[in-house]
Amino acid sequence: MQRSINNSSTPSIESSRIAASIGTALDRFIKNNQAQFQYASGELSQLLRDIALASKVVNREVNKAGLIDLMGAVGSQNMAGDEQQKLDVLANIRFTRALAKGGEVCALISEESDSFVDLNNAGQYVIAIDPLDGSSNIDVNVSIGTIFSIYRRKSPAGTPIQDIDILQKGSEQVAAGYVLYGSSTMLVYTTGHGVNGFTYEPTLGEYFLSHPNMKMPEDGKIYSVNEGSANSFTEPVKAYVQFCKDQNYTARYIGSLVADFHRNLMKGGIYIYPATAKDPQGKLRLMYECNALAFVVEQAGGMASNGMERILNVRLKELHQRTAFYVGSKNMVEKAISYWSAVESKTD
Ligand code: FBP
Repeated sequence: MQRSINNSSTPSIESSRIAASIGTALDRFIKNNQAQFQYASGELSQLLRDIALASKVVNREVNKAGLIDLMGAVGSQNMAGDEQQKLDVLANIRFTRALAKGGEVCALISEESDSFVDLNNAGQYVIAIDPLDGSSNIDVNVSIGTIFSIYRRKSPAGTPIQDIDILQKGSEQVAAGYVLYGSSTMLVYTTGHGVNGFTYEPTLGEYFLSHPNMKMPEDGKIYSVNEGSANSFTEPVKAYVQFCKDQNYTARYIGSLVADFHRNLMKGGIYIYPATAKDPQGKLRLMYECNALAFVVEQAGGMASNGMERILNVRLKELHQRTAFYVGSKNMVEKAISYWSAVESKTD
């Protein structure tokens, strides 16, 4: 029962205009919604808090990166051959440390680590994370993000980590989300019961519910694809991009997956990173980039595919597996992938 804090003499505390309500804090929201969750014993709640805490530290460092020599590359490459930026490495350390200390995560898969990191604890969860997405935009002060996928381990807690714990399909995620370090910093996540967005209030050091129950428009007029690679697009992709132009859709491509995804989630739209001559399997990583956003987009009423198959059904064979990625408004993704089935039917 909602406790009323009114009495006849004072204006309604809840609705007082003198002290505008700042909304529901993330901690409170997690607590209030914990019962929704199948394994509601507080571990996932603590894990979400650990992610929120690490993101606040990373946010602080991203905001002052230019002042504390955090711009530029560290001079090493990750196993995907990407030049590691200082902030990539820093964010990876911050999230790994927070999750190790939290004790809820037994194994961590990261874009910045060749193999999974065994955190040697009795944690029930496995996390896959892109600590800093949009690395090419770090030095130019364009929005970047963090992406995370959470799975329940399958082998008994406290026993050695096995492939069955690590190589899980996206449809087995128990929670997923992202942090957007943009004009404001937001944490958006799902535990399979809808999608909620929280905005960071830096003077209070806390996230507050700002976008409850986010829904993606079924249709949109924005398409996001790097047309710089258009010469090596396959026919179905070229045909869909031409369709978008014929419809006078607006082209928007920030080059940070989280930022492009978030805009389209809010306004309706489609983001495509297809297989190209340069990246015949696609560029983006299934485990710590695409599965998380596919879970979020489906929970918000959108769709995610690799052109042939629902992303969440794609079987994972290795940690840094790449995939083509079509994600966004349901009707737009359906239209985009219809060009694939047209090609297929011609070849049958
Ligand atoms: P990382 O920065 O984490 O490697 O992510 C990949 C990414 O930067 C996405 O954020 C972005 O959408 C895409 O690659 C941009 O790729 P490209 O420059 O080839 O269009």
